[in-house]
Amino acid sequence: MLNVVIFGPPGSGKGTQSEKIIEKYGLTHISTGEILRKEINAGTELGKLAKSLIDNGQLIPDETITEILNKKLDSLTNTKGVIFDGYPRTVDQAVTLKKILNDKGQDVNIMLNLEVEKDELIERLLERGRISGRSDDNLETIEKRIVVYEERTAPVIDFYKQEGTYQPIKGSGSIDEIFARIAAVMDNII
Ligand code: B4P
Repeated sequence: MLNVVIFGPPGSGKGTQSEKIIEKYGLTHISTGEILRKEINAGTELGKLAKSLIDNGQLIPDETITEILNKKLDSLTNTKGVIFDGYPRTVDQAVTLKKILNDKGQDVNIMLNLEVEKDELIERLLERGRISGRSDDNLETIEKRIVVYEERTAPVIDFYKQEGTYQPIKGSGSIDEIFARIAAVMDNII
């Protein structure tokens, strides 16, 4: 089993690069952002809570996200491994993920950190907001998301540095250039 965490600030290309990783390495994609957006579209209780937090640039509480993750992991059969996209987003979530995987005799094997400058993040997310109309891709919410990232999510980097699985990736350039950097790191490890 290969467990890969794809990490980075909002707009760093986690979802975009996950698609390419899945295609090449046949991993199963778990995107907490995508799961939450499905709940929002279905109008569930969880979706209502998620919408109010996401539109305000805030994170969903750790316990709620962990419940979602556990459900998703339990539903997996016959997988070569998982790409965790958008999870963990807090140190507590990173500790929880380690516990969940350790209980199955597994661990996170690679943590890919996409490094992108703030100006470029804002530009990409504003562009997506114009095209897709995602309600959290407006300037006010994007700026809040970046602050929340710096305060609550960036400390996850130190956790994986200590674990010895941390791999920084230059996240600017074309989608294919960035993927070539990711593939070089992954091919070296697996
Ligand atoms: P996510 O869906 O994870 O949103 P994101 O951080 O914006 O990343 P995403 O993967 O969508 O975008 P990408 O960088 O690929 O989360 C949404 C919200 O859900 C969070 O803010 C939070 O509230 C909540 N949430 C999710 N998980 C949670 C958790 N674990 N705990 C608590 N709350 C949680 O791409 C961005 C744009 O850039 C795209 O338009 C793409 O086309 C473009 N792009 C990508 N690569 C590019 C490149 N190389 N050049 C130019 N543009 C590029």
